[in-house]
Amino acid sequence: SVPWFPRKLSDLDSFAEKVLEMGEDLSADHPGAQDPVYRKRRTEIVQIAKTYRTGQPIPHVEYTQQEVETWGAVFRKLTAMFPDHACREHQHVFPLLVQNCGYNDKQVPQLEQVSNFLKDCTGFTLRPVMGLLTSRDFLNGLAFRVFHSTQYVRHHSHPLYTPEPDVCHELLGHVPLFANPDFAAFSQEIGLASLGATDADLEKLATIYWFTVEFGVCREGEHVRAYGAGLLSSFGELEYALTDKPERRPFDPSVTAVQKYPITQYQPVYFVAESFKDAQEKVRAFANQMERPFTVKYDPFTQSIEVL
Ligand code: H2B
Ligand code: FE
Repeated sequence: SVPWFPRKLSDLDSFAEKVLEMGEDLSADHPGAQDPVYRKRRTEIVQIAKTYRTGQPIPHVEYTQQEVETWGAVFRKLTAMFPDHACREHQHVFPLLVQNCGYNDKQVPQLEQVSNFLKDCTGFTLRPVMGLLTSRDFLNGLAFRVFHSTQYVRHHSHPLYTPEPDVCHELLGHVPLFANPDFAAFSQEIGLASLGATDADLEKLATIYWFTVEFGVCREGEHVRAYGAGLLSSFGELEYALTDKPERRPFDPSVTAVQKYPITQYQPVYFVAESFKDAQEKVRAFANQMERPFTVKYDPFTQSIEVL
């Protein structure tokens, strides 16, 4: 039988409390696990995601001075690296985020403002999320051009490290690319392929997501640059990924989909995309040969999925 999947935008409301871990509990090795003040703050912020429903504006978070300092430290470190390491699409959008969304080292940008900006660029919107969703739920959101974003800040003891997504990773790594039309279409293609996919196919799509949206690099003339958010939000790995230490292979969904990868170390292998359009075509062709007894089509006017 076909796994359940969301057909309309408000179906995503059912993911609100279905988080895997770190929603309200932190794993033992999390830098904030032993800090009751941090844990209380997290619980406060994730209430927004817990009660958020489709169509509502994303509530404003008044970030503390400590949170703003942590964000500021990450912001300064990474923005200094972007000119030599980030792909051109990221570099094109970044100044627009500074102008329109209050991106600077003195404040944490608000998800609502960022979401409205993305909506104007590509129709992508942000939805606050309590923590990690299952791969299926997370990818299903992309079919609607919805990106589930955390809203809390990593622990201040390690400004340049986080074992999980936080608002610095989302805003500096993911958001700039979702403002690019080709990247938006590419991301939605993975999302559409994930709707009702078998568990085996879903795992392949999650692996493709990992090696593109999180750790993708792309060809730019004679250079290789980063477009994956995991790279663009990691000071150390962003440097490493573009050196000759790791292996680089051409992005090819059928190969990329079965590549094993570590999650707590730098990647030994990266896949190089020629362009987002090319990557989208390849993912579409890959999805077409997956076994699924129906096809899906997104209707942007009703923000719903047609099943054919
Ligand atoms: N959930 C959330 N909240 N953010 C993510 O970046 C994320 C997720 N990534 N669930 C997913 C899993 C990713 O690792 C792939 C699709 O498995
Ligand atoms: Fe991410």
